[in-house]
Amino acid sequence: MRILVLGGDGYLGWPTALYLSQHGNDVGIVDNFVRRQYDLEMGVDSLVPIVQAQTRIRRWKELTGKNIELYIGDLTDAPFVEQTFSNFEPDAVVHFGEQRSAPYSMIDRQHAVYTQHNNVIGNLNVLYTIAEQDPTIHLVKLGSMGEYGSPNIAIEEGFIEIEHKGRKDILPYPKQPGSFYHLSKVHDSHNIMFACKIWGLRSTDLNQGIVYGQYTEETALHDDLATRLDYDAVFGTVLNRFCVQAVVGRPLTVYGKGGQTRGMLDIRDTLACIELAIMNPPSKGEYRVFNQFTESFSVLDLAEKVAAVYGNGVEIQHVEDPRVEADEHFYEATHTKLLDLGLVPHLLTDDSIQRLLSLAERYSNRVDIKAISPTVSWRRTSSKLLTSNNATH
Ligand code: NAD
Ligand code: USQ
Repeated sequence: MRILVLGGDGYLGWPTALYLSQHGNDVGIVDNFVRRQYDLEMGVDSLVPIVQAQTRIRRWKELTGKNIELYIGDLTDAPFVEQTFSNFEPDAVVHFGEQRSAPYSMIDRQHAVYTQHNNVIGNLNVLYTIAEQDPTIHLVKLGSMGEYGSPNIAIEEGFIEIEHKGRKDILPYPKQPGSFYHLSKVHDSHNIMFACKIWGLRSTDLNQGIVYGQYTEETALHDDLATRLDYDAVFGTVLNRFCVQAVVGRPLTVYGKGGQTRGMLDIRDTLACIELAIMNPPSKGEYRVFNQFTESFSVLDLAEKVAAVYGNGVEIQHVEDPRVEADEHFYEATHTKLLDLGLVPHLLTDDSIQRLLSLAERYSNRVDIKAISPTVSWRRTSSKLLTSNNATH
């Protein structure tokens, strides 16, 4: 198949592009490299060094003989999106190309506006382009488990049957997202569902949990193929952060009581889930939702696991929660649709934690301790950044 990976230079987009290329597809990637620019803005960097996209692609071709086409541009630029799609003529589009950090979206008004503009407008341009050029293109869109929030009832896969005043209907599951970033994903979901209804598009909305790990079979072939790993308080996600914190001898930063429970998955399962969604497309006009995670853990569970595997007297510190969120809550979320399609998960084991710890040890000299403590507060409308607060957007 011809598959276009939007955001193909990012943490997940790059390894997905390699995986799909390795599995016999013709792959193109689209990116405006804004993720690399956020690093410059925040004064942080990936734990693992990453080379430029062109070098990555050249190295992949040298090692495998497979070509990946690169389209450099911004998804909020409609003519660029139209030209890219008409040039590449995809059968499927995997859309990772958004601003994905909740704390980044909560820095101040400017970052909230940027996040929602970038994500919602980019996605709308993709929907219009598909509708106008070829409505049979399957849009596989990365959403988030955080779209649902943490309700006091079980979370279903996208839809719930409700009985109200003697009548029944199957309706979109209520959304209670916890950041302006997560809200952008909810807006995207609504726009996609509507586009499927009015134009007969077909789309899979993947409500993905928090991804951990950095190792995939393809990225491990050469250091130039490595994907990024973030540990800073704005872009680093919880388990990746805890492993880096343990290695550099810092206490593990559990926000509040640590009872925040989240769906999680190994980065290798992201790739497998994307492939399963592509190989089993929805029908014309169908909007479907898969909850893409394999296990759930509380933040405190994760800290305890990392402390147990690393040993060396790792301390767990309950720091004041910079977010407005429940730090203890009920959590039960259905996630059967990808398993039904054949997903065989890589579950979180001591070995997978050890692999992350070893990676952190290899690059421990690149860790900037100042980047670890949270700086963005949900309660303030303007947060003091680590560096001078001269956002570029
Ligand atoms: P990332 O920031 O590493 O990658 C996103 C890529 O998209 C970057 O390379 C960035 O430059 C590009 N991009 C952003 N806006 C763009 C635009 N307007 N035009 C062109 N390119 C643009 O993020 P990631 O961790 O790889 O996440 C990818 C997707 O998966 C995101 O949509 C995210 O919301 C979702 N997701 C990620 C996780 C996770 O744990 N990392 C979990 C659930 C869902
Ligand atoms: N947390 C800590 N300590 C830390 C970092 C985080 O206790 O040092 C807590 C947070 O308060 C939160 C939980 O861990 O309750 C998860 O935070 P996170 O930063 O690991 O993940 P999150 O902000 O939810 O965002 C990440 C990705 C995002 C994706 C989302 C999936 O950055 O792109 O959409 O995971 S989900 O969580 O299912 O919404």
